[in-house]
Amino acid sequence: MNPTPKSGRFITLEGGEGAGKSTLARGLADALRAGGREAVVTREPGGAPGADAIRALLVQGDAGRWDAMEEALLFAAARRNHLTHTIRPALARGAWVICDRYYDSTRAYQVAAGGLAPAALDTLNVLIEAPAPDLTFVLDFAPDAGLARSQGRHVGEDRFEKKDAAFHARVRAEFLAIAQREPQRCVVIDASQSAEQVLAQATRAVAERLK
Ligand code: Z5A
Repeated sequence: MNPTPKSGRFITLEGGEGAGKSTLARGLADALRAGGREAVVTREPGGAPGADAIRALLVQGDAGRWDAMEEALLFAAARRNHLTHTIRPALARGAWVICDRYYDSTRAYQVAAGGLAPAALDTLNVLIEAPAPDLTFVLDFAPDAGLARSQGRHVGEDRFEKKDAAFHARVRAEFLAIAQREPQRCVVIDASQSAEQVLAQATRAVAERLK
């Protein structure tokens, strides 16, 4: 994967729905700002005007609206737009970017759970020149507990929530497998802890791994 072209740092947050990614993103950004850093919090799909328009196509409607390849192509188009308009400019000016979901989500949802060939995602990542994150937090949490936490928070944006339990179990297993394959990049956090404990663990890892 391409190294991150930047002077800032690129941190991604991954995990199932309701695992606490947005909560951790806000907490990490506050901690970085308190230390005098510029922190940019963003998310996928979305994070730039074109990507936000694509987000609506992906998270709304019937679960079977798109197959895994169609989804991967839409996520890749949104990701390229997000990289061009938000992530790369922020990294280039030295900001620390905290991104709620990135290409590991495509690996978990479209490849592992959706059946897309791994090589198809590898090719898309090369085509869009997706930089590797400097650090990725995998928030591990039981899917049913995550769904309960986020209940009612995604009115009209519940397309992935409609997938069955086996799908969400495959997603969880793949996030853990990614972390096992890439221990130098990934840190797994038990997301059943309190939000304060999750933030403390993440803040320690940032201090230890990203100077
Ligand atoms: N998707 C994909 O398939 N392929 C891709 O490449 C990408 C995405 C990029 C987008 O959903 C969907 O797109 C996603 C995968 C797919 N679908 N699913 N499932 P999204 O990112 O917009 O939604 P989400 O990930 O499901 O976000 P979420 O529900 O907002 O979850 P979260 O950000 O991880 O959780 P949160 O908002 O921080 O917390 C949820 C609630 O729990 C909230 O009330 C918090 O106050 C509370 N909370 C948070 N942490 C804690 C702790 N530690 N204890 C107790 N309560 C907590």
